[in-house]
Amino acid sequence: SNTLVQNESINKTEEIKDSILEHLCFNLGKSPRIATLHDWYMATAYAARERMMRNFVSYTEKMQNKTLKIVGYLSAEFLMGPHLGNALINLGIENETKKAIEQLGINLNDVLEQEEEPGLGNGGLGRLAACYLDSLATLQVPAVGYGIRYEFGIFDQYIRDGWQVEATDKWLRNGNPWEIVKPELNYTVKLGGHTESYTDDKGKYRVKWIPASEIKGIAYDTPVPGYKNGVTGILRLWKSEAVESFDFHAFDKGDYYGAVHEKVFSENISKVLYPNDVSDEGKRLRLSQQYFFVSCSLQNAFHILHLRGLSIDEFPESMTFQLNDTHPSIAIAEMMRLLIDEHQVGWEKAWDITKKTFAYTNHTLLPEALEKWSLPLFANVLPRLLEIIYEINSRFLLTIRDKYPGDEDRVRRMSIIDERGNKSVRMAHLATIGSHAINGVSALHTKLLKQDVLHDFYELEPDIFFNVTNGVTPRRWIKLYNPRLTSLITTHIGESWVNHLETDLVKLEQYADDPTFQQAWHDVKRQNKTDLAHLIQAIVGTKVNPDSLFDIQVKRIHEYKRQHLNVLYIAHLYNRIKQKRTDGITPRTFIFGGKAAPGYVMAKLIIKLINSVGETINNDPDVNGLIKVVFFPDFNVKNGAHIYKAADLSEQISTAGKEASGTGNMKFAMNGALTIGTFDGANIEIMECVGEENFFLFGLHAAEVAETKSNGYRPYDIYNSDEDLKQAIDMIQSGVFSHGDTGVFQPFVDTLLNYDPFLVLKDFRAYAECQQRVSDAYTNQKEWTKMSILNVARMGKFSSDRSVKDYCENIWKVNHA
Ligand code: 26Y
Repeated sequence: SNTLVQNESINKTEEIKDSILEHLCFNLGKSPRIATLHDWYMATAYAARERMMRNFVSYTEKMQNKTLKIVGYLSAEFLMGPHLGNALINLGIENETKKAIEQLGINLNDVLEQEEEPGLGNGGLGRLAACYLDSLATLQVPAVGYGIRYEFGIFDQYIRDGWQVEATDKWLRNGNPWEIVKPELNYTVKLGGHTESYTDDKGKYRVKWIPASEIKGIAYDTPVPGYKNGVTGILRLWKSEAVESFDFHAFDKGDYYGAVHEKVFSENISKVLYPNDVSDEGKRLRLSQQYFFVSCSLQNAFHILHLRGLSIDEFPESMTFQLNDTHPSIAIAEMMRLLIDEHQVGWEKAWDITKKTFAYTNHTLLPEALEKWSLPLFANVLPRLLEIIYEINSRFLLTIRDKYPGDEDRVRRMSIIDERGNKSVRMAHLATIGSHAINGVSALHTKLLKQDVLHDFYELEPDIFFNVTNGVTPRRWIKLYNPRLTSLITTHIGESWVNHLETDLVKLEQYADDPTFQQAWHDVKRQNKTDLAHLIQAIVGTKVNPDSLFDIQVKRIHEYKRQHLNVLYIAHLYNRIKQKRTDGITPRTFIFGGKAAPGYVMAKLIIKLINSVGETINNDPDVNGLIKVVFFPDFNVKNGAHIYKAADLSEQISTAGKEASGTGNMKFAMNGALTIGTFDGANIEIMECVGEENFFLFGLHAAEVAETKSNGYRPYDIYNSDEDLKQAIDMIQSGVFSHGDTGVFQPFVDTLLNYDPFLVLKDFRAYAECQQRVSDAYTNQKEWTKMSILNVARMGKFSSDRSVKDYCENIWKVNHA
């Protein structure tokens, strides 16, 4: 049977080779002799896509089965990462494709390198949506990911003179072989204008929305392969275009530009992803984007309902929608509008259907991140939806007044409309009121949601609150991106762990003390570090030592994530080196990566600081290579492939209570990094799983953070009472890292000394002590390796398969494989 398997593989290789050559000819119009590497990438991508399309069609067919509930995952962001490598893994044809490509005289890695990733997301929330699509397809849950086909995704980051510089992400420049445009699948979306009431022929009061403009949304489908199961799910993204009705009036008058203006305006809607991931500026275009994709998706849902031959009443059994944060929460009002205005359903019944259909995931507790829209703006862009929101609100507040008579303060707190100052629409309240389930993304986050941000709502309906701890897909984050570790694990425990992480990875525990296994484990990490060292040399030009401890912090740059706590510790180490107090310093390479929102001045200054500290330290002969500091530019999914697997230490050092979950923490730990982390988000659950003795915990708890602040926090006192901290800050201020310039980092120092909103100074001492424990632990490589093995073995819970099963069982009530 072994030869049979071999023959089958040889046949498959031949088949794939033929298929690549066919696509090279028929789709790209090239002969092998003149084909560029990019042509080979395209041909290979088409060959892989071809192998998904039959499943894709049968899956779409299956969706017509009326008894299967479809999950609609509504998200303004999907950070999918490169498709090709993942497709080969999930189709189970990576080895055959590698051989086929080699026989054509090309290297598969060079081909994979050609793919420009679709960066249609900012960070955690967008990447989570992508991991969930992988798990939904793997678990054979009928699902559609609905979002926006941004023409420009998250900007490309360059570093010039230490500062971040942004460039447009032209990801579609060379074509996108993964999407299938469905021009016939299009819907019209209204914007602006006003409403008029009228009486219909049955004498009923009705409202008509007379829009100022209309735009059309076109469906672009991307197949999402499940892991070796013959299933292909769908990512359906909407592109905005001008409606068919060319402006003949303007055209007749000879106003060519007037006629084209409509087209330009319409195409603007899906033009660019907003690069902020925390505070929202309340921009009109962003509200239009949200409404645009939500309206297209819901109209598509009604279309599917119709194709299935189901009635409106059966909607909640036929489809369920998950709101990925409040970004798509206008869906609650749009659903009501479609039911009432377009399908003539009465209010009560429409509300019942809506509540049963939607569930809402909250991803943040930061007040500045909770979406609010100014009332005048909302009225201007979505006049009919605002009327509906007012009606939802007034009915809701009646029930509150009924339940809590005389408690007008509660009414004000819970209202969808914030009446204070410049009045606004609170989208989290709309999402909560219109959903049958609300969830946080880690145990701590859910607890804090119930306690603080949504406390009143929790008191009202405690049973609709759930926790679903985030997870990440082991297909991409281990099997695809860490082939050495994958093969070591698979030789020892078989390959079932790839889609049964929760139950099977733990089998590794038995090898934790085995010296041969430990050596092999250590070698894998060492080789991954060598690869990253070469990449850093090539991209940044800094030479780093693979035998040093690789201490990595990659994530969006934000004050609450406290990259500057890490930097202060580095400055402190440098200070010790300058004073020749090098005892106990373990050789380390500090690696940072992450983008700052273009308008976030402090985050950009932190990037400059990291680069400045790096420049000084890396070039100081006194340091003699003991520590190095690297800023890896343009951190994204594609670069993540080389970074997570090379880490010894994962930095998860947010102010307790601020990071809802984190998912990078999971990617690191699954790939054998130990974590230095605060009591925050999913860190807590990771520590519970891997064991406190295999985790470096430090710092204030969430309750202590709140307490410290309410007691009148004075960072300046801490600065004055901690000599190491004072010296580190003074160094930055005095221009040691800026060629004597004392101005450039002044705003940074001022903020820390006078406000320090994220308690960097307060946690510094605990962090420095914890880092010393890390350094000491690293000197015992056998012990360290054992801890690393145990970390991986115990990370099974953090597979997105487990998260998606939680959603299926507790929230969506759908079956899964
Ligand atoms: C409103 C707009 C400016 C906006 C756009 C994107 C606001 C927020 C975001 C993105 C938020 C985000 O990525 N949140 C992260 O979600 C992850 C997945 O649940 C969490 O692990 C992480 O802690 C959280 O910060």
